[in-house]
Amino acid sequence: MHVYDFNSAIVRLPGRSVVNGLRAHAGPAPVFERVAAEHEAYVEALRRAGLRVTVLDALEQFPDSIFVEDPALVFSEAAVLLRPGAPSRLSEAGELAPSLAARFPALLRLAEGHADGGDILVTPRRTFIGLSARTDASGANALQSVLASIGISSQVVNTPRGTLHLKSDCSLIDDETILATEELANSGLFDGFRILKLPPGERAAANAVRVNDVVLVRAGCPRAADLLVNHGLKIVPLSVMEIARIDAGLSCMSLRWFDAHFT
Ligand code: CIR
Repeated sequence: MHVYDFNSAIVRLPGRSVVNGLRAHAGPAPVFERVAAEHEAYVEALRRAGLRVTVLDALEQFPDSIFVEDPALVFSEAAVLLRPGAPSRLSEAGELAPSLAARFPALLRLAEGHADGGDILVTPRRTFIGLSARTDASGANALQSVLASIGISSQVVNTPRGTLHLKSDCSLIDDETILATEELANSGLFDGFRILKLPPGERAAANAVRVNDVVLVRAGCPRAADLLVNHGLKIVPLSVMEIARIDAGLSCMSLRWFDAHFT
């Protein structure tokens, strides 16, 4: 069993309000229909990888709610409701609660501070919690306690400055391998792992998703594709041009887990 063996996922449809999603820099807003098409292709890729995907209804009042990875963290044994650091996203966790309560043996909650799922990288060795503009020390410490209560060891680290989330810059590829931007690769954070280092021109490909025997990777990044294929992996390139306009990537559009009671 690997931490990237999944049979279940939750996603949420984008609402028309997704065009008003948060973004750090000015630029063209995404087009709703194109976001919807990217989302649909992503859901199809998860299904082809063998996951049963629950598709939740859009929430117009939360423009960023398509990015379900940020308000929760899921493991086979429990789901954890987080406290996203952007004020407009804080209540997204409560919106997910009923769906998670219905599917997980336990529903735990972050008691204080803020933490976004995008800052949490789960590996077989330990779980990294990145401090960022969204995840603060109080949230990271509270999350460490929650994780310890279900037997998961964690380490609080720094997300590179100017990066939205830790996982904007890195992804777990297999038990020993991390795909990372040059900056993170050289930081020493992943000493002991094998690192697939992205060239500077393709740092946007760092947010990939290992799902069973495939890796979902941003389309249009040939060097990243080569790194993964040369590592012996099957890749599924997916366009994220529209959601990238609101600072998002592939991992943020789903919560993925292995449900031992899958029927
Ligand atoms: C936000 O700024 O919160 C959204 N516009 C993008 C969230 C992307 N989430 C992620 O990478 N985990």
